[in-house]
Amino acid sequence: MARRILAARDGAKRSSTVVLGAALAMLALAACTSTAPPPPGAGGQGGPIQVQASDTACQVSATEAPAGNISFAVQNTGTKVTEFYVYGAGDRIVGEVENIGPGLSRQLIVEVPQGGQYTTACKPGMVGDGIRAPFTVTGNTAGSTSQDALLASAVAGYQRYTNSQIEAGIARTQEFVDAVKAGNVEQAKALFPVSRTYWERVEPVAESFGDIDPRVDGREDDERDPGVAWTGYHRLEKDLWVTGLQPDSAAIGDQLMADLRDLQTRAATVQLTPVQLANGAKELLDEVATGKITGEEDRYSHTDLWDFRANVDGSQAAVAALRPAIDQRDPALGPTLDQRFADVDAVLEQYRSGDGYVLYTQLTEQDKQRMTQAVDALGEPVSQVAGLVAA
Ligand SMILES: [Cu+2]
Repeated sequence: MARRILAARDGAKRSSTVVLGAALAMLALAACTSTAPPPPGAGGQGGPIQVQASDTACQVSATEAPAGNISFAVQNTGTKVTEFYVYGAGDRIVGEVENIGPGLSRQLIVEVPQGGQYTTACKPGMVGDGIRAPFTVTGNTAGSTSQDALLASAVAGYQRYTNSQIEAGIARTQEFVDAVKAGNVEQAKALFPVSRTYWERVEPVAESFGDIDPRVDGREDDERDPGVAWTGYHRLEKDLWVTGLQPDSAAIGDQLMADLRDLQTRAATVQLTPVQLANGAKELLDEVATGKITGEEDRYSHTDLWDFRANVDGSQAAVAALRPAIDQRDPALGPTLDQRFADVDAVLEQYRSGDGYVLYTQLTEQDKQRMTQAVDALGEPVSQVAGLVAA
């Protein structure tokens, strides 16, 4: 996930409204009634929209698609790891695919029931605003959850899960912040990894708001606009493990609580799609691969395995919510997912210590390889779920 902290700049500036609506609607109508092949990206028949992502360019083979499931085939033709985003109004993330290595390709399916102006972005090096372009979605669809009871209950169940995680996270993080404010360093250190697990379980939902994630989970060396302070869990982590509590640590704690409550309010109103659940399940495993197994995330406390466990929990919850729909569409995939999740659980169990985990600094290269193999083996069947529920 690109790490860039914007000043309170409204993403709306990016979303210029291209008044192509009427002409495009006419085109879409013509497309529906003619024998012409369906437009690209529409439900698999016209084939995915091709994205050539290099270090300096982001070529998207179509600038519009009809509402519904839209698929992108993203090829990294550059020399840096990259990622691809589809943004809605206010830079809300409609879909993203991360961690695409040079020469590799990944598919992204997004469900966009509502026509309008969107933005595509490639982010070479996974930093910055990305190379952006307007993307128009024409027409409207009812949305898969209104047409499929299994998908509707999957989304409703997963949203209950995320809301309950966010609520529990607020309560545990308040305990953590209270310990920080009381200057109780040992208690705050003990609460730090546990209080973060709720956030890490629902990170795809939290990230989709674009501005909350950098404030809550940003790293010290993230790009920031002038005047934007480093806040959130990791700022307090450094205060506790490296610099000692600072005069503004209490205020940073209060800001963290305010941001989590903001997340709670927004998450309660967001309408997720089944494809977002599936993409989120894969994103969480990408997070493990790029942030936890590398020790990149919890650099001062080295409590990365708590986050690792939480990311896998969140991935498992999204897959479990979709399981009835998965079983209906591909009865063979469910048991494979169960086995691969069990394999990851078994690997992680070996690193338990007390009611937590060993520190990242105690892991050998062999340990990290074992973890990478198990997470990659799980990532493969999980990456099939989006295509399955989109069909
Ligand atoms: Cu994180």
